[in-house]
Amino acid sequence: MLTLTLNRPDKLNAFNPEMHRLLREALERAATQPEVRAVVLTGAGRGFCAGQDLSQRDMSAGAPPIDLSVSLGSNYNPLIRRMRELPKPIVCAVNGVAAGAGANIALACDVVFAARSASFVQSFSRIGLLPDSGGTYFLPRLVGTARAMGLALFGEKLSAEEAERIGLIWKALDDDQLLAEAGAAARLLAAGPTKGYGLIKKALYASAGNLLDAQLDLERDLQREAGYSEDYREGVSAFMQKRKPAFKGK
Ligand code: LHQ
Repeated sequence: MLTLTLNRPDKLNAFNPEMHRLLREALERAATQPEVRAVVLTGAGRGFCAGQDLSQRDMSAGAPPIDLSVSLGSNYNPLIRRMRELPKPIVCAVNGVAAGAGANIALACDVVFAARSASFVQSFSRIGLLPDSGGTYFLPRLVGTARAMGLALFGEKLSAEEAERIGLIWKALDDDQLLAEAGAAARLLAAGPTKGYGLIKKALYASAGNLLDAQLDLERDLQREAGYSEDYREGVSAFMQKRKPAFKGK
């Protein structure tokens, strides 16, 4: 299991190009190293991530306009795609406020735990932007268009408990339990049938864009792959022998 900690605590872990580079490289390592079978993403200090570092832009009257698509195209979009396509589970431990792209990077993780004191803010509308980093994709799919629209337009803080109640995240936890419980969940996943988990991600994330017919076909194809795995053989043998399976992630 690999723990990745966003680490610019004096800026609530807001993203600059360096942090993008480090996170991208770490996720690349997670993808290629077979011994990494689950990832935990969390933040240092009192915040999880405040999105883009706003102090790095020159907004003075005479400054030239900024093409924001450059940063999305070269940093945020590849990051979200990398996370979703990683064939291993990513557990998010949201330790504090998650705002702007920071909120949507949390939602791009596969399982989201949050400390009760944490919050989620689609802060984009407060600065004249729309949710990015997958926000306009994740939000309506997770909580429906009415709630997605309210969150995006009003940009208000949503508590971790409310986020759990409306289905935005998996679980809100007591602050002092967050890292222990999210870590235990990630360790459990890291000892599981990694190949099968990767296929679960593929199927569930494809589902939003598929009609039933296409999804049934996809399940058939992915289940063929799962059935060829060593872990399937081990899972069935262990069940029949009434013992705990020893999955290898293959
Ligand atoms: C910050 C930030 C920050 C710098 C707090 N930057 N310093 C990407 C690129 C391309 C296109 C556009 O989109 C994007 C994606 C985006 O993410 S756009 C959205 C960017 N993020 C935001 O708009 C969030 C801005 N931050 C806030 O609304 C608040 O700070 C939150 C709600 C996160 C936390 O509020 P508080 O708990 O009240 O903390 P605070 O506001 O006092 O912030 C603490 C410090 O962190 C403060 O610095 P200071 O020196 O006064 O202690 C802030 O200036 C700094 N900070 N966010 N994004």
